[in-house]
Amino acid sequence: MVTATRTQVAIIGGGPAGLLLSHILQRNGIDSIVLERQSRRHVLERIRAGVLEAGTVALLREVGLGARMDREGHPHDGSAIAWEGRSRFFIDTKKFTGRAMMAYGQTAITEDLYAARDAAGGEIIDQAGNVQPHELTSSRPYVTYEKDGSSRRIDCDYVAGCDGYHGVSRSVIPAAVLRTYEKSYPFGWLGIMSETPPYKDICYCYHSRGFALASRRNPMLSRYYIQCDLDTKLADWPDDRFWREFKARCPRDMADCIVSGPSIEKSIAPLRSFVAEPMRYGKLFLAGDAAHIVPPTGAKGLNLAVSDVFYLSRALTEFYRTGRTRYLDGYSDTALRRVWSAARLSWWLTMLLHRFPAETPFEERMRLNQFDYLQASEHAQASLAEQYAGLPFEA
Ligand code: RFL
Ligand code: PHB
Repeated sequence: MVTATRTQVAIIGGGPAGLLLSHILQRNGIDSIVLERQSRRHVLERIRAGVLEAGTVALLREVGLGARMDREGHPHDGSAIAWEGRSRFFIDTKKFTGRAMMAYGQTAITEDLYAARDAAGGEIIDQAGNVQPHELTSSRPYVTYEKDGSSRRIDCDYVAGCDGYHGVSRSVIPAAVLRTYEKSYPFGWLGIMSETPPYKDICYCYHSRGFALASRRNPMLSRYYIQCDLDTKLADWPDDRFWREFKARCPRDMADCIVSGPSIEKSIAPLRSFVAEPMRYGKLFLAGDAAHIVPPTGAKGLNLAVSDVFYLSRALTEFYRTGRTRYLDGYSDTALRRVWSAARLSWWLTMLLHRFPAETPFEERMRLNQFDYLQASEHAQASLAEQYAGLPFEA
């Protein structure tokens, strides 16, 4: 016996992309149901992004999600790059683009989204097992899943695949249709969270020992990362070893200002670039990490999920209001233009700021020269600042 319900848009994945889409659709009078594989607690405990582009901040405010962000987030005018043996350099997004950025954790955004969905009576089904979209090229698509031992079905007009890189949505697009582009990097990031006052800027450090990054969540919560080998084990990195290594990779004056303390979270993430094209297959639309992954060096992943959701919610809203499919038809191309720009910036910053195994002296000099050029040229700085602050959404 299969229990069936109906909605306009079935959303697979209750991460930031899926929740934000469902939130905006409801504001525009469109019904959706979110299916999430994990428990809500699990989703809320994941620690990930921290840097929001000006466009992301503006959109969150516009859809009524700005109050806590504006109270607790940390607006800033860009981030710093520190370079072993060179003076520090600031990516001044305020000066070159007039746009500020915001440090506000993905965990907090996800909490805000769950609170907003709950307040509006939004339906989010967590611990949904074996989620499968069906009949995506027909006029009657549907999604099946299992919950509490029973099989269920949601009939819908459209399916939004917001289920991240390991989700099911992308995998149902036939191989003859889907093109994928991928690059794996030979290292990962070992990250810790500590209840200590953060360093004054978000600061990316290049060092011959490897990359390091100082970031923040709030005035008493800091986030730090160091580049690590792919076979690194957390057990080999007690806090004191992490702090020693982190400080060894930043300039002396910066190291002296880092307030260390016990970590409250520690994790390792491999770095990867991945783009899937197209982002639409029949009635299925992919958004966020389900369609693309960028290495975190440019702080773009969550921001791209938000811009995808902006384009997709606009397309669905126009369809339900007017019956026109212009934006739905253009969704994949429009979203992908922004995705490729962010993919290129994230790749470029990753190549610039990390130490690669078996690098030749020539490659090292190229990197150094790239940095010197950046530091000396206002044009180069303006270009980096424009991309780091985030390109505007297309009209
Ligand atoms: P998510 O967050 O992965 O959510 C997908 C959700 O789908 C669920 N799911 C399923 N549900 C039902 N059925 C299935 N078969 C399912 N399979 C999966 C999952 O449980 C999950 O809840 O994707 P979404 O929503 O597209 O959001 C993307 C962002 O999470 C991601 O891009 C960012 O976290 C990337 N990122 C950063 N982005 C930024 O913009 N700025 C940053 O500063 C930044 N820092 C980072 C980052 C990612 C990092 N890691 C861990 C890779 C720093 C790190 C270390
Ligand atoms: C973070 O705060 O987690 C963070 C900041 C900047 C990045 C990536 C992650 O580029």
